[in-house]
Amino acid sequence: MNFKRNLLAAACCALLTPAIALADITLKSSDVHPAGYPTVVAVDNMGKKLKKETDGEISIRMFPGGVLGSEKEVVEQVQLGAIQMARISIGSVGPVVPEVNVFNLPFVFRDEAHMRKVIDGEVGQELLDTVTNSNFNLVALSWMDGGTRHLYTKKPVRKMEDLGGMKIRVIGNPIFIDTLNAMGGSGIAMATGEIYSALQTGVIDGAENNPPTMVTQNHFQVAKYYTQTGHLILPEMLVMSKATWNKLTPDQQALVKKTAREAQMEERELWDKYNAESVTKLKAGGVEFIEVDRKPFYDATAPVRAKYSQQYGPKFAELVKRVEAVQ
Ligand code: BDP
Repeated sequence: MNFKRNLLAAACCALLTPAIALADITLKSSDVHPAGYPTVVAVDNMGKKLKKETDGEISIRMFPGGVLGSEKEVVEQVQLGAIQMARISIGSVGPVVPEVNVFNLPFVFRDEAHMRKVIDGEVGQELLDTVTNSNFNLVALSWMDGGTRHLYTKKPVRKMEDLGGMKIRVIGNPIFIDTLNAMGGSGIAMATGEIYSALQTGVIDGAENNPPTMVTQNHFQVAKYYTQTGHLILPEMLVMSKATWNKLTPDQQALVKKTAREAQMEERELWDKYNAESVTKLKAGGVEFIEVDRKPFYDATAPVRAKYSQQYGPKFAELVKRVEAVQ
């Protein structure tokens, strides 16, 4: 009886195991944002589509809330193939693939509509391809919307001079440090998860981000002044490990790209709603929104745009011009 059963099991598995082992791929995907955040929801939904359309051969297992590490750590893990997918700010991609830094320049986008036009268009596709074709073991699948970043501080910044000497947390990218320094503050790089306690203990005087992040990371409980500088509009990327990508069949790769692009469009809808709700929550939470003249901030950061356009060479400078020319 036992023997018979074992024989049957062996026969069945000899037939089935290779197919199953080759076919089933679970993509571990990281996001620093919590469940329910637009980027997390869009990638989760992408996973559901992939699972359905591949009869379970490909699925996504989402790890939200930064549980797999900071963005810097996660990019490295994706490069190594230990994490298969991640949604990360373009600010965190810049130190790895310098060409994408064109999107990390202060005030390079006039507004969010401009940014969306650029990421949906030729330049957006070109930068995805640049990442994919680079030697950094990443495949860039699509873009996500990360809104507009403004300054939030413990003491009010009503004009640029008020920023004088304030320590402001930025994503770890030299462009952002230069940007905050150019505006009169002092840029300090640290991981997203460290900001709250750094604000609380006074290690920093403020940070800069979009309304949803200010809400979900609870920063608004410690920094009550939100100065509408709009100095950065950072799109975000959904990236996959090249090792994982190479394991997929051409059909699977095409499906991953298609569903990633759909996630890009879905996230945008979710974003607009979530962003508006976040603004309401911030106001209800006692945050003062301070409107400022953006011109001094724009002018003060001109040397930063010039510096990197020169440092990264003519091709980069040309890209900056192409971005600015998109209407
Ligand atoms: C948020 C981005 C996220 C960054 C975070 C930050 O969506 O990818 O990690 O800012 O500044 O807006 O750390």
